[in-house]
Amino acid sequence: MAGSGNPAEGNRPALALHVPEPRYRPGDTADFSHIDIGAPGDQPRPDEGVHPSQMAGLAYGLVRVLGDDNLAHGPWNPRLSPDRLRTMLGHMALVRAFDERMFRGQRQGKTSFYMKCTGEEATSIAPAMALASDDMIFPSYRQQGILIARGYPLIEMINQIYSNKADKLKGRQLPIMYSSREHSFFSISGNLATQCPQAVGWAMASACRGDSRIAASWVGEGSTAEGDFHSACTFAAVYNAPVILNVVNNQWAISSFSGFAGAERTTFAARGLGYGIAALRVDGNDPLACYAAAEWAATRARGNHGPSLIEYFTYRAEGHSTSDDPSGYRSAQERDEWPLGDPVNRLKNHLIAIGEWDEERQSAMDLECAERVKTTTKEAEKNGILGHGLHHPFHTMFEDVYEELPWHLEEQAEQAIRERIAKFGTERPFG
Ligand SMILES: Cc1ncc(C[n+]2csc(CCOP(=O)(O)OP(=O)(O)O)c2C)c(N)n1
Repeated sequence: MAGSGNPAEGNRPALALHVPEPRYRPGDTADFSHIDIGAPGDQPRPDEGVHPSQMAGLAYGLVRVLGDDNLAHGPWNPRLSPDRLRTMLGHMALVRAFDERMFRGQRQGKTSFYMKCTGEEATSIAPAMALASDDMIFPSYRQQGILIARGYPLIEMINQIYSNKADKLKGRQLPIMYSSREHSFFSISGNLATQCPQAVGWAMASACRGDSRIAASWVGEGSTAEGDFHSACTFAAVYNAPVILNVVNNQWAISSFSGFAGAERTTFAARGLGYGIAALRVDGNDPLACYAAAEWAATRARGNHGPSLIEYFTYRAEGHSTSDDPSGYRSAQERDEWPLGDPVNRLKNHLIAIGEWDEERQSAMDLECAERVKTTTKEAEKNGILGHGLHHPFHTMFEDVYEELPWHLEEQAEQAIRERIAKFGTERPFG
């Protein structure tokens, strides 16, 4: 008999929904012993041309290289030279110093907004080093490590953060939403996940042209719930696009934990399997594993074997942004209890363990990074900081959209400037 819609009817159980709830809230004792992190070196490394259907173990497991003994283990060891490892450590130390100073700058009122990537440095720096420097990057907002690894000038980053008169983006983007054509770094968009189909489209165009450059996008685990991510997966699989779809699973999407994007049911890497996309789940705090995974996926894409989806399993150690206070929604202990440690320390300890580094050199490197960021910040401040009026002239906000400015916008531009002069006696009253 068909049901009438009455929940109490018959002896059938009432239907119920599950609403995810994070394990720990403020004040709770965090314990991550339920997370199976496997053993470093225990995941097989298949040939780059492997069929995605053979990758279930890699999509549900965790590729790890660095062990508790600080040595590299297993077939995913990328066997980088000590010089390369020191370069990687240098990039990571610089990003950390940069984040510290920019965060403080926001608190001092020099910019309106900043986002740190503390604890996630390996997920952008290691893959950036594994890719070719002209492979096209479609980042999210937490991949400043890629620009640093590609040698983008720090001063340009700070000018953009301050929206000052030297800001190459003319104050038209939110601070930290960088863009650099010369560094093959696509403009960051605040609209989550738009970069995924863009990366796939760019990769398809690269293949159509018979080019050899591949594309890579980065997105947070929360953003994988957006339709754009799934459209990207469909197109990538259907056309065998030479693209790497990176998912940084840092457990939190502002105050929503990863369960709301589906983490209680499956891994983010495993989603790739349903689309027929090669899938790897990687220890995101292990720089060697991150490098090896990206290198594997790049080789796969370059050999026309198809797209890959990489989940970097990591933890967002600090707030979502300067506008966020995580003590309101998660246990302050989580950071310390995170079972995969800190990526900078792990790489440093590895270099020390193989006799290629020591604490003195590390301290000197940290100091040098802090000094470099400080000096560059002072240099950038000469071009202006938030609220000091040293921004691009108002008229520029009307430019670069139309080849010829339509009359009504010209009128608006003139009116804006007239009103400003009437108020302050000059268009640029502060400098
Ligand atoms: C389409 C869209 N929806 C919502 C937002 C607001 N928003 C900005 S960041 C964010 C959280 C994203 O979390 P995640 O994708 O996990 O990345 P994470 O910040 O953790 O790196 C949200 C909901 C947005 N910018 N765009």
